Amino acid sequence: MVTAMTKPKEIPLDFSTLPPADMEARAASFRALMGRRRTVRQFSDRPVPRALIEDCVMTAASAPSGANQQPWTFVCISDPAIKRQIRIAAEEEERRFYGDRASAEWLEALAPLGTDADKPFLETAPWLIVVFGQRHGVGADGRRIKHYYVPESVGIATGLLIAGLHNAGLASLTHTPSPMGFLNAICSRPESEKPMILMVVGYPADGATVPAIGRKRLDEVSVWRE
Ligand code: IYR
Repeated sequence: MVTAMTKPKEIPLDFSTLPPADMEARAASFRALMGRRRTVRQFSDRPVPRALIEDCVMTAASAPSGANQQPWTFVCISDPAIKRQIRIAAEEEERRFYGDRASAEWLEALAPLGTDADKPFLETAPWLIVVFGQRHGVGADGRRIKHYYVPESVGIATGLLIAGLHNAGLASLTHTPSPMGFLNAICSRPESEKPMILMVVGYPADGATVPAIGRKRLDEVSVWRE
């Protein structure tokens, strides 16, 4: 049965209209800033203050989400013992992936990245952030609350996390050990939550290098109908 809804409470929008020249300058400088972001796989062990990570996580958690259910949990780990457990478990999965699970086509697609089953950065980097998607919520009475568009919502939040980390002057790696179910036990998260991304965060190692790969041009990524 459809019940009549009362109108939700509304508040004024906090929005500043900027002069067009400022808009152009901001768009260009943000593009330049984000254009310099690279996925990093060689990390320094230099510590990163927790306050920086907190701000970046709250930037991520400002993302739009299905029905504003904010279906994410960010598990932020600097404890060396937990990082070690994650490295051991991830490398075990990755050895199987590179050894026999991945198809020849997949390995060929990964070749330009130069990745392999060794993941020392999982211990070296000062922070790991495991992003869990809440497949469903749990009400006060223990009842399941359906969540909508969880992968999309978590993907958007992770994008903001990556942008926030880069903006703060930190390097990150979007890591997806596959399968990553082992993260539930290590992070003490319930089965209702699905680990979706493991972010490795810190400073690049001295002399870090990245693959010589590029990005598609505007005309390759967009279609315009004006
Ligand atoms: N999870 C593996 C393999 C891997 C897969 C993709 I798709 C990448 O873009 C990068 C790596 C690993 O982390 O090495």
